[in-house]
Amino acid sequence: MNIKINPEVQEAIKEGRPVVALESTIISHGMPYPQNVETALQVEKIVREHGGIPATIGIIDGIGIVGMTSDEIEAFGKKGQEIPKVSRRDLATIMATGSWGATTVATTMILANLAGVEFFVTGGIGGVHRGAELTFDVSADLEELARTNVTVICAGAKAILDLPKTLEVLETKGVPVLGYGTDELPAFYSRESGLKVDSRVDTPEEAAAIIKMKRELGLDGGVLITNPISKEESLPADEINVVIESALLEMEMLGIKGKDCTPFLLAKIADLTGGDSLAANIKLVFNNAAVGTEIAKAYFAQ
Ligand code: PSU
Ligand code: MN
Repeated sequence: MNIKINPEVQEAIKEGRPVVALESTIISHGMPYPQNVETALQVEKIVREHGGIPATIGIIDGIGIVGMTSDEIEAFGKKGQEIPKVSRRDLATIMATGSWGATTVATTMILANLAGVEFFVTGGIGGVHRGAELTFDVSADLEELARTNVTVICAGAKAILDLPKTLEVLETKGVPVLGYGTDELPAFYSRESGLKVDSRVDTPEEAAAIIKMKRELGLDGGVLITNPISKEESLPADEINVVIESALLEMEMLGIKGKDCTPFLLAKIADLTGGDSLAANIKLVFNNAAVGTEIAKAYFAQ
């Protein structure tokens, strides 16, 4: 197989220790350089501080790398959007042609699963885009969550998406959406969305027990754990929503479509908030790394 697993990660998987996958689209397309590299390296550090083994995933010269080196992370950050964003439909092409690729939530899950990594921490997942009733733009992340056995810890999905429709699709596809210490689906930059999650968990052990039960029942697919940004680091929902509306309007005016939507919106929102959204984004990924590693630890301790 076209996959290279870092020896430390390989060893940890074999011994049933908590390996935590991390994605590379958030590095190359989700944040500007050098904050993207600093964040990616800091996230790896947080995973380690909590007793986990980080495995940042991406594609280099057609090889799926599970557990990048810091030099590789630096290269993904520096090259940024030069590296194609790779979702499920792109994966075979990118690998067959020997290209580099930044893995989204969907393809990070695929490569993690092939390597035997069961937990994955990120910022936010893709979902049903606003206006999807006309554009049909629904992230392949949702389909991947439906079929691939990896638990994803995130801060919900941001209001650039249609959150109620995203939850409906997750329900149809049988993906449990758990709120970590909350009854509400967090909306990324803010803690509240006004939408209920399927159930709430308050400890890593409660989350681990649900994941384990899903596996025992043979119910294929992911579990989505949504961990709200802390109060101090969150941005007021009404303020950020005004910014999001204006970014969406500009996107429409510029005719940006498909896979370019999410990176455009993230950069635009960071721009319009004078970097506040970027700061919040970085902090919430740190929180997710801590919580995700604790859940992975509880899972392997069962
Ligand atoms: N949401 C974020 N930050 C991100 C992404 C989503 O808050 O960086 C990235 C993830 O890699 C996700 C992808 O898998 O965007 C979704 O893109 P699309 O909607 O084109 O599937
Ligand atoms: Mn899309």
